[in-house]
Amino acid sequence: MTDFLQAAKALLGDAHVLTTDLAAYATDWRGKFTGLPLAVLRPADTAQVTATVRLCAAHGVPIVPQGGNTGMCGGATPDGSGAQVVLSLGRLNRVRSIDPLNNTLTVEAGCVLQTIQALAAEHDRLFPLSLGSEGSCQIGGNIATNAGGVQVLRYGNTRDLVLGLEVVLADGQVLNLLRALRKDNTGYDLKHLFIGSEGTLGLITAAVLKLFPAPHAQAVAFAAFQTPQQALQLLGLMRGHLGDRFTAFELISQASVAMVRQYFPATPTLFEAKHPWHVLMQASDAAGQDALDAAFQAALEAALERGIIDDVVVATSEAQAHELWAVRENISEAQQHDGSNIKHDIAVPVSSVSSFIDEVLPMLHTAYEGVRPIVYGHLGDGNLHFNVSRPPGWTIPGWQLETDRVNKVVLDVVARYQGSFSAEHGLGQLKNHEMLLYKAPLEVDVMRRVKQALDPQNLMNPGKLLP
Ligand code: FAD
Ligand code: 2HG
Ligand code: ZN
Repeated sequence: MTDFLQAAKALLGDAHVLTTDLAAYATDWRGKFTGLPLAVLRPADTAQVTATVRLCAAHGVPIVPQGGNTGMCGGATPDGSGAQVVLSLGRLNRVRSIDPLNNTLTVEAGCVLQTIQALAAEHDRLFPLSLGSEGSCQIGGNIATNAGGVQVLRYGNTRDLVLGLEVVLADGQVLNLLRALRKDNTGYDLKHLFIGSEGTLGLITAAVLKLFPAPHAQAVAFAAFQTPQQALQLLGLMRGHLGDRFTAFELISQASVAMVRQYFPATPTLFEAKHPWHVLMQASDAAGQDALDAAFQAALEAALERGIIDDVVVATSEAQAHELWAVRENISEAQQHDGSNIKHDIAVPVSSVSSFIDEVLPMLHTAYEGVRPIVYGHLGDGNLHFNVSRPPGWTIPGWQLETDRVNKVVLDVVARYQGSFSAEHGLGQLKNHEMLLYKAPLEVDVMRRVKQALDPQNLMNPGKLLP
């Protein structure tokens, strides 16, 4: 491999072929997977990515693309063979163009999501993708995972926000699909193959993103109630009052709030009484604040009158809105502090969320006395983070050994509801084997054929996504 590394250094410069101090690239953020990279390669632009991929292909070196390394499924972590390189996209961070009239922004893959949001705002536009990791994740990683987040209800997943892509294929050719068109029916829409492909079909180097009118008014509230069924009633009611202005509807169980409060003691107490369930809701509008407040208030009053919610806190300032959102955004990190739990990122039809929860929770409590389900997520999309924390007395490693059994309890019910065993985080190396249990063999076979056609040497993120 000395020849390979020498050639890589000649191509990228010594400073951008890292072979020591690789810990930050070798482990995922949850600390669940640790690999042994041969090296970390940091190309600066599409031309260097092309040359790097050609070099890897010539030496048979597998490539693990890595963006912000915030993924949930170990997709950006190499294996332990010492033969794979991590190809870090962080230096491809230029804004290529912005076209406010066309409502598009063309950026390179390594741009951090928060930077893109801020740039859109500078032009009085919104780029609506919004995740707890937005300060670190990169748009290339968002596209490669087809990330969801907290505004899917109104704006869709990342897939719905991408108009064009530039992709370096496994043989080093650049597939230029960087079109800024809202209509284009000229054959198979190839960009969709790469969106959500988790680096297994090619390297995303740039994208044309859709922008929207910037919202100038915003309303945020945290409501408390008794049953998941009431959450569904509330969702219908809020949408009826607010229509497209309703942008986020996040379910949060009492146990999730308690865990956030335990590890973030500055979290405010929102209600005097304890309520088993909460939702965090947001509405936004490009028009005036008064009209939005009136509609939001009327909807909440109707919900209180009908007994759908027990109590509600409405944010009266931007600072308070941030404070309410922090309760939601800190759940992931609180679980990390508590010790890795068994995660599920599932989807069922929105109308089935309540019966799904009512069915699975008792099954878990019967299987494991004292188990601590941390249930929360994007209820407006039928997507729950149905995470299962260990009962008192269990060690973290001991609890991890129960993963298959806990998965079976939760995911068999998901399958019965014709749901998804990974709604927004992808598969990586954490959930790829579930494909064999929960996907039709023909669907897996067609995916293998696509992979074989685009990456015959199996050098693009091998061992990820496909089992
Ligand atoms: P990485 O983790 O670096 O990579 C993810 C996958 O994409 C890997 O398979 C990698 O090989 C591939 N990849 C990365 N860049 C490229 C590229 N340029 N070309 C080809 N392949 C590439 N996810 C959600 O969907 N919704 C959420 O609400 C959400 N909230 C989160 C909150 C927190 C606090 C954290 C830590 C994570 C959260 N995530 C969420 C998960 C994660 O942030 C997303 O999956 C994100 O899209 C990953 O982006 P990244 O740049 O970090 O990608
Ligand atoms: C979220 O919605 C993320 O907060 C992370 O998708 C979910 O930590 C998790 O399980
Ligand atoms: Zn999520």
